[in-house]
Amino acid sequence: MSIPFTLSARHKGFNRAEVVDQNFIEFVQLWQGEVRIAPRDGETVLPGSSLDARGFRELLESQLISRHLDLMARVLRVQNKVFYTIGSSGHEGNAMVARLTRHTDPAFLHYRSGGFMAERFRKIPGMDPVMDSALSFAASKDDPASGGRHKVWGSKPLWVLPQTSTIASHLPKALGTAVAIEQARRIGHTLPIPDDSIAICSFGDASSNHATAQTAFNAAAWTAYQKLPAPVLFVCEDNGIGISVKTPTGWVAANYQHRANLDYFFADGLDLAEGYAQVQRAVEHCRMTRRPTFLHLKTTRVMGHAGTDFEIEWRSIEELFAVECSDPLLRSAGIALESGLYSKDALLGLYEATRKRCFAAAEDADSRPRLTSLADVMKPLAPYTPAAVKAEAERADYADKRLAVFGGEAKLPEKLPPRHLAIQIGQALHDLLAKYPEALLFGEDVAQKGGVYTVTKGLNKTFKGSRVFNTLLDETMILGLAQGYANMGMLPIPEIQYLAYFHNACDQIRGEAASLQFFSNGQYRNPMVMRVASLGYQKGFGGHFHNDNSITALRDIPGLVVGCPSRGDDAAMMLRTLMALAKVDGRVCAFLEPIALYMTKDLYEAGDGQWQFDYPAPSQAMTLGEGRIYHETANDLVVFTFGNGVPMALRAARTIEKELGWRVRVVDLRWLAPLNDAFIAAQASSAKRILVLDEGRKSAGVGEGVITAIVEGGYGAKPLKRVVGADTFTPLAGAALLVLPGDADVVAAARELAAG
Ligand SMILES: Cc1ncc(C[n+]2csc(CCOP(=O)(O)OP(=O)(O)O)c2C)c(N)n1
Ligand SMILES: [Mg+2]
Repeated sequence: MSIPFTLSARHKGFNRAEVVDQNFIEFVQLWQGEVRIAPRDGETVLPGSSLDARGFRELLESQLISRHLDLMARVLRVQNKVFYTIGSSGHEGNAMVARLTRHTDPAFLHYRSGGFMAERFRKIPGMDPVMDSALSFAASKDDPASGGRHKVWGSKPLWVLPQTSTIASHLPKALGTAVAIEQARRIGHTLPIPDDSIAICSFGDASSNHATAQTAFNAAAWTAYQKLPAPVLFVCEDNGIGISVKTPTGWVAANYQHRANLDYFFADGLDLAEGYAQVQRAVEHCRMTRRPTFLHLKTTRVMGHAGTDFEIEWRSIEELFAVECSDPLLRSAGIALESGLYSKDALLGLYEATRKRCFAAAEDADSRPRLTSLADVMKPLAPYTPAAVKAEAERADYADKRLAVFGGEAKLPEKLPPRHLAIQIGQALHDLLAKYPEALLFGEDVAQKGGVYTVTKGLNKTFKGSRVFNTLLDETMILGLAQGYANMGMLPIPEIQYLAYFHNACDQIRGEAASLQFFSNGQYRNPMVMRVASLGYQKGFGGHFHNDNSITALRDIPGLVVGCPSRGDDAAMMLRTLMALAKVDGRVCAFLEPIALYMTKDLYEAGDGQWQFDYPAPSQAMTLGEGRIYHETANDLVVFTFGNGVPMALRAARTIEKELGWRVRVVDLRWLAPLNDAFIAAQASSAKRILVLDEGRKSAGVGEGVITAIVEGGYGAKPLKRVVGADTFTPLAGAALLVLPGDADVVAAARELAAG
C-alpha cells in the first residue's frame, strides 16, 4: 500500500507513538481515492470481500479502541496513571478472530489482544471495553479482570482467562481445555459452555519457537493423529519480530505449513477486507472438524515492543518508517474511505472521539482506589473455608457407588486387614473417583500398568479409559491438560511419575495453575490434586532421578498446598482433604508419595507389620495443617519430621530411649506447605530438646522452615539440631545413604544434644 506522504523531519521523531498517531490523521487528510457508493449492512464492504458494512464498521471501531488505549497508555504512563505499555498496535486485526468466534469459546490471549478484546466485548450488550481496560491499565482495584493485580486481558463473562506474561506458557492449557471440551461428553460431565466450543490461543511468532509452545503443538498433533478431537485454534500473530530479534523471513509458514495433524491457515491480519474470509475459514475448520488448527495471522508491530523500547535507538529510520507504513489502521482507514462508509471528517471524528473516550476512562480509572493492603493483595491467592472443606472431605454419601467399585460390603477396604501405603493410596483413589464423577486420573503409565509402582492398578478397569488414562510422555502437557480439565469444571488428578520430572514442568504449576485465582481475582480457578512419586531411599531402584528429595521448588509456590503422608491411612485421609480443598476452594494441591514407603509393612523388625494401618472409613479426613504426634507426652526430645523421616525417627527413638533414657516425641508434619507454624511452635514449647529431621536437602529444605517457626515461636534458645540430606544429587546404590539421613544420624544427633 502506498502512503501519500513522504518522510519528513517529524517522522524522525523520538516518540514513535506520536508519529504513528499523526500518520493516521495525515493519511486520512491526504487520501485521494475513488469513493464508492456506500454499502448497506449486509452488503460487502468492498467487492470481493466477505466482510459486510456493519461488520467492517464494528471491527474498525474495535481497532480504534485498541489503538487509542495504547496511545493513552504511552501518555499517562509518564504521569504514573498507567502502569503498563506493552500494546497491541499493529495487531488490531485480531479483532477478526474475536468477531468470528463466540464469547463462550475460552480464549487464552497474547498480550497484544486489544482489538480482540474490544470486539469480544460486543458479544454481551452493555459491557464497556474502554472502561474495563482502563481500569486494568491503571492497576485499579475495580479492574474487573484482576482486581488491580496485573494488566491482563481477562473477563469472566467473556470467557477470557487471564494469562501471565510468560510467553507460550498458556498453550498447553489451551489445548487441555480443547481436549476437555470433548472429553466432557464421554464422562457425562456438563460443560459450562456449549458442546461445540473451541479453545482459542494466541501468541507471537517468536513465542512459537518456545519449548512450551512446541509441546502443545506436538501434543495437539499426537491427539489428532489418533483421530481424537482437539478443537484448539492456535493463532500465531506474526509481526516478524520478538522484542529486537527478527524471525527469519518465512519461518512461521515454513515451519507450520506442512505439519501433519496441525492444520495450517494463513490470514492477512493487516487487511480486514482481505483477512476476514481467511480467518473465517480457519475458525470454521476448527469448529467443524474439531482438529487442531494453526492460524498464521500476519501482523506488524508499530510503536515498539513496549513504551520502554525506543526502537529509534537500535533500528534504522528507514526500517521504522517501512514498518509504520504497514500499520493496519491505515489500511482500515483506506477501506473506510474507499467504501464510502466514512467521509474524511467522519473518520477523523470517530478517531478523535475514541481518543477522548479512552483518556476520559483512564482519568476516571486513575481516581479509583488501588490495592493498598497486603491482605487485599493476597485475598484471592489461597482461599480456605475450613468448615466447608471439612464437610466436603468427610462427605460419604456415595455408599452405593463404593459397593459397586469395591465389589460388595465384605470387600470394602475398611473391612479388610491393615495394609501398606501403596495399597491404601490405590483404595483411596478408587473411593475418590467414585465420589467425584467429574474426577479424572491421568499420567504416564497410570492406566493398564497401574503406574510404575502399581499404585493406580485397577482404576482404569473400574473407571474406564475416559476417566483413567495414559498421557503422552510430557510433564508440561500433563499439567496443561490438568488445567484444561479444571477450566471446564472437572477435578483432575494428574500424576507426575517422579519428583525429578516435576521440575521440568514446574512453570505449569508455579507460573500458571497456582497463579490463576490470584490474577483473576478469584473469578477463575483450576483445582487439581497433582500426585508425585517422590523422595529417596528406594532400595531396588537407585539414582537421583528416581530418588529426588527436593521439595524446595514446590514449597515456594504461592498458594500451593503440599502434603506428604508417611503411612497409608494418613494418605487416604489427606487425599480426601486435598480433593475437598480443590472442590470447595479451587486449590492447586501437590500430594507427595514417598516411594520408599509404598511397600513398607514393618517398622522395627522384619515381619512386625507395624507400618500397616486400618483403612479409614470414608467419613474420616484430616485438617489442613494438622500433624500426627507419636508419644504425645514425651518431652525429653521432640523430633519434627515427615515422609521417610517418620518411621526413621520412631526407630531411632527406641535406641535413644535405651541409650540416653530419654522419652522421645515424634511429630509428623504431614503438611509441608503451608507449614503450620503455630503447631510447630506449640510442639516446641513443651520440648526439652529439639531435632529437625528433614530427608530433603540442607539448603532451602523443609527443615529451614521448621527451624524458623521454632525460632520465631520463641523457642530458638532450646538445644536444637538438624539432621538433613546433603546439598548434592542422590547417587546410585549404597552411596545414596551417604547423602540421605539415616537412623544412625538421628541417634548421633541426639547424643550430641546430650553432650551439650
Ligand atoms: C518464557 C519467557 N521468556 C522471555 C520472555 C521475555 N519476552 C517477553 S515478550 C518477548 C518476545 C515475544 O515475541 P513474539 O512472540 O514474537 O511476540 P510479540 O511481542 O512480537 O507480539 C520476550 C522475549 C517472556 N515473557 N517469557
Ligand atoms: Mg513477534
